[in-house]
This record gives sequence, structure tokens and C-alpha cells, in this order.
Amino acid sequence: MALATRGIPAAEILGMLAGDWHCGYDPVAHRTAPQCTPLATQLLHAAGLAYAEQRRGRETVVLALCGDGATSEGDFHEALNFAAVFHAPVVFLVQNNGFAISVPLARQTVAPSLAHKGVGYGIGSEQVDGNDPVAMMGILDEAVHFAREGNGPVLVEAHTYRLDSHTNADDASRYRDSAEVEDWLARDPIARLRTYLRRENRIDDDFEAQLNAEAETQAAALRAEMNIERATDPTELFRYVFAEPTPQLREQLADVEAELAAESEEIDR
Ligand SMILES: Cc1ncc(C[n+]2csc(CCOP(=O)(O)OP(=O)(O)O)c2C)c(N)n1
Repeated sequence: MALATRGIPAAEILGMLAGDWHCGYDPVAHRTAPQCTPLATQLLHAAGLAYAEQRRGRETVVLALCGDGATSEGDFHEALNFAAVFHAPVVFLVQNNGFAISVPLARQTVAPSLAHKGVGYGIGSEQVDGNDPVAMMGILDEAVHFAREGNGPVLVEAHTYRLDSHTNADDASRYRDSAEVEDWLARDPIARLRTYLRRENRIDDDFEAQLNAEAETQAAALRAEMNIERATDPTELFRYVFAEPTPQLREQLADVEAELAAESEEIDR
């Protein structure tokens, strides 16, 4: 969802999960770093990028997201410390959904809150109801403004809940009570936003019907797009890691190119 709000097409976002491309989208064109599988490494990238942008005199503010589980990683702590010491303009958004796969927050930390971890590094830190979209917009606007004014990083802990299992390889019913899920379902942010907009007379039945029809059309187009078998280029492996590839990498690239050329000759014959 965070990637979609950057205007990145859904098929490109899902490209990595489909195994089609390393990142799926163009990080430079979208000014959005590639997704990181190792937890919390993105926070160090964010701190470094924000510091570099600051040194270049640019007004960039970096938004870096992580989960509650990621706050137990060493990289989280190093990123916070680095960003704080160098006044790097980073907004750290911690989505506290209560679980790191099957590990509940209480088994992850005894800190009074995850925002306290930011305070420990001298970072202005806030807690917010993560299921309240209006509160989220408000606090993030403020945080970006604060960081852009040169006041250093901000940490926002958003309280939310993971309604489903972590993935389809996980079965949440093995480690949590369904009553807890019911309770959080009643606080669904989409339902809350809908109630709010209805009450303010900003949306009506016609608008909702049109929105649902548009969503169905988009979903059908996305399904069709994801079923297209994409050609991949194995030499891309060498293209994006170093600005100047090492002699060893150049040699390996030449080997791969020779192998691919031999393969295509074979196919032609
Ligand atoms: C360094 C590292 N260790 C373990 C994993 C395996 N892993 C993937 S997701 C996950 C839980 C993440 O929990 P959290 O940070 O709370 O984020 P959530 O997925 O709940 O948003 C773990 C342990 C990983 N990807 N990287």
C-alpha cells in the first residue's frame, strides 16, 4: 500500500513477489527505494540517504517504514542513532501491529512503548492511532515539516493490528484468540473513514457504487497483467549493485553473456 501511494503501478509492485524482477519498479523514477527482505536494513539506507541529501543542500525528507518486530533488530538502533546524531531528515514510521509473525509484542520488548526507543536516542517521538487515517495524515504532515525544517529525525509509532495471518504459510489461530481479532475488526480504518465521510456528506451511494466498480475493473486488469509471463534478463544481476563493477563482476558478466548467446544459438538451430 505504501508503494501504491507513491504512484507505482500495482503490477510493478507485485513484480518482485512474482519473481519477475529484482525490484519490480524503477526506484529512481519513483524516488522510492527497493523493498528490503532483511528486516530493518531499509532504516540504515534511509538514514544514509537523508544525510546525503542534507549534505547536498536538498530539502528531501525520507519516510522509512518498519514493523514492531524490526525494532528488535540492531539495524533499527544504529539507524536511529545515526539519524539523530547527524540530524538526518528521516521520519521513522513504526507500524505496531502487535505481532512479528507469531511473536506477540509482549515477548518482543518490555519497553513501555516503541516510541520510547526513539526517545532513548534523543528523537522526538509520537504515538498515534494507526487505524485513524485522519490522525495519521496529521501526524505525518507535522513530522515531515519538522524534519524538513532541519530539526532532525522523528519517530511515529502507529498502533494497529494485523487482522490476518502473516502469510499463507502462517496460521494465526494457533497463537491468538479470535475475540481479539473481532475487537480489532470493529476498528477497521477503511470502515471508520467511510463512516466519517458519510457523516460529513462527502460521499454517497452513487460515489461508493462507482468506486467499487472502478476497484473491480482495476483488480481484473491486475489479475490479467500478473498472468503474463515476463521475459527476464539474467545480466541485470550485474547492473545495479555497483556504479563501477569490479573486474571479477565484469568477467562473470562476460561468462553469462557468452552462455546466453550459446543458448540462443542452440535454440535457433
Ligand atoms: C533479519 C531478518 N530476520 C528474520 C526475517 C524473517 N521475517 C520476515 S517478516 C518477519 C516478522 C516481521 O515482523 P514486524 O517487523 O513486526 O513486521 P510486520 O510483518 O508485522 O509488519 C520476520 C521475522 C527477515 N526477513 N529478516
